[in-house]
Amino acid sequence: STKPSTNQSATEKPLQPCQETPPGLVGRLLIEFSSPMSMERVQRENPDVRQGGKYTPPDCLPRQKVAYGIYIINQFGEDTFNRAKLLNVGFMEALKDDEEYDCFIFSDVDLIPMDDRNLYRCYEQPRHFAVGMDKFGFRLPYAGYFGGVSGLSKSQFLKINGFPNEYWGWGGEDDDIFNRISLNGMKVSRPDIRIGRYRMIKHERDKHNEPNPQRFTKIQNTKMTMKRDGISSLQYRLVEISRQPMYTNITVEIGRPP
Ligand code: BGN
Repeated sequence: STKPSTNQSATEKPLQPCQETPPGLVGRLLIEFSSPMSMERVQRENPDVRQGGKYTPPDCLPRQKVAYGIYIINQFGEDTFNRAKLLNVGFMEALKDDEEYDCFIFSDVDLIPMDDRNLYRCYEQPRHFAVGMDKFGFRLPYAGYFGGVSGLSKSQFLKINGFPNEYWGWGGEDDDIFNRISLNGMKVSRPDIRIGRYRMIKHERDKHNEPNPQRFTKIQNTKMTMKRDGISSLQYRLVEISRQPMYTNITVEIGRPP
């Protein structure tokens, strides 16, 4: 966009940068799925959120421009699921929406953070947010785990050529991303295990997302494949973009395994 990056008008006094830690955090949140949460209630309780789930603090100048909007990337059709390619699409489409975004948080749709001190911003190193998930007993399943929720600045993301497009079905794509980060001289940063806690919304086993038998060999070859397979080679066809009050829903055709 061509809009200036400030949210002040000429008559107002200049805004101060926002505090490093936002005021009003409460810490541990009670997350349970016993009663349904309606979208109307989410809207009512977040009156400052604008169309597409966009938000800018009213009284300070944000230090970062996290894709301050929420994008849900929905794979069209019934072919094999491809998580990492959908995340690449999210990066591209968010940037088309606002070229000033400089930080991207990539989240599975079924993960709910349980502590608001787990700040969704970007860090000196690529960030892994989902360190303690209920299904893993709130522990990191292994040292190189990078699944669930992660966050990279625009430059960190471009340095690793984005995420792999060639992992069809379940597993390995997050390990490939971890390899990309290490192979490019970066380290993963994480919140304290007491803070990076998540509950997964219970759901049936997904169809069209069988474990990918190629994942074991593919993660051995990241060094070779990352140069050609990534944001540089991403191809897809937009099917629909639908703006909702709290998010933008993007349906996309991403092809099928060769
Ligand atoms: C790992 C998967 C990850 C998955 C975690 C947690 C692979 C690659 C071959 C070892 N990796 O084993 O993708 O996020 O489990 O479930 O399967």
